Amino acid sequence: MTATATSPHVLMPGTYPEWDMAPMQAAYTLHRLWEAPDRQAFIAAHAPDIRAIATRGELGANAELIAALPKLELIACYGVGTDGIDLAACRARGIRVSNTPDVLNGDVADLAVGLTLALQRRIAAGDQFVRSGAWAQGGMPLTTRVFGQRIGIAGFGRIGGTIARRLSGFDVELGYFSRTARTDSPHRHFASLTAMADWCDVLIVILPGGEATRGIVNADVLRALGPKGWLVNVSRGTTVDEGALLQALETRGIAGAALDVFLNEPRIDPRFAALGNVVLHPHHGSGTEQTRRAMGELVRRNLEAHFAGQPLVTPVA
Ligand code: 8YV
Repeated sequence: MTATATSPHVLMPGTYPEWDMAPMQAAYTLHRLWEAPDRQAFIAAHAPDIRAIATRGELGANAELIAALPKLELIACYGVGTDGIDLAACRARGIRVSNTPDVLNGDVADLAVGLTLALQRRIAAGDQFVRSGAWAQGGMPLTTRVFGQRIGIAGFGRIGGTIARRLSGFDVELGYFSRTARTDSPHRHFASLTAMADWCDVLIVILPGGEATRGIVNADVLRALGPKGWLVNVSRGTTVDEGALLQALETRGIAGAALDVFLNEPRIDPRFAALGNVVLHPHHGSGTEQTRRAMGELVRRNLEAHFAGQPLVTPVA
């Protein structure tokens, strides 16, 4: 099957894996924005035809892009986080939005646990220690015990709950920060992030991005976490006041951080790379082949449902 003159026109701000591009190309007339030398001219030229945007979490669709597309009906997001999409602009024009929830919960939770272990047990440093031959000169410096600690999870939605389930096997004491206490959770609830940071040894952040959580992990929270406290962020770079975090890491105001997300990805602040008390990861929480295949399939099912005049499979409220 190949796209025909009547296939719906879909704008893609960035590419998907080739196993998604082939079926997308067969079903739609695709407009590849990332290949356009002049973005604005490209959008202006195709705007009258474009009925959907197939974007990615980190690329989103801002108010300017939405305003430039008068025929836009749907924004399908490859990713669960829709903070990069101007949802108010979509609501105002009745544009539908879909995302890819649930299929990535397990992977993001696995990475949160893996980063916690990598950070406290210094797994990457251990690898370097062996490769460099430093081992022959003596043993590796001692690390920090993971089990038996207090771990606070900021954000207790579907991924936060999965992280808690994973960590239940680690003999840790768990707490969570969320607006309302969950009746279905045995773990300790905190309505204040600072209070939880004061209580826990490791603070794992899995809050949604967006204005409501911008800089919520601020200097006060980091101070409460303290010199023996660790931060793990698998949410969005925006949830952390990055200036305050860099300062806390450089001055040992906190013990260390494992970060999958940053401001200005992928060109992150170079101060991070100079630090010895961090584990850095390239925004790859959902980055397994199995999950990315499931995400791509969900994007395509939403596009298909929309153009068939059916309810979306995973609509964003
Ligand atoms: C992806 C994500 O990194 O789901 C999200 O919100 O951030 C991710 O799964 C991204 O959307 C893949 O391009």
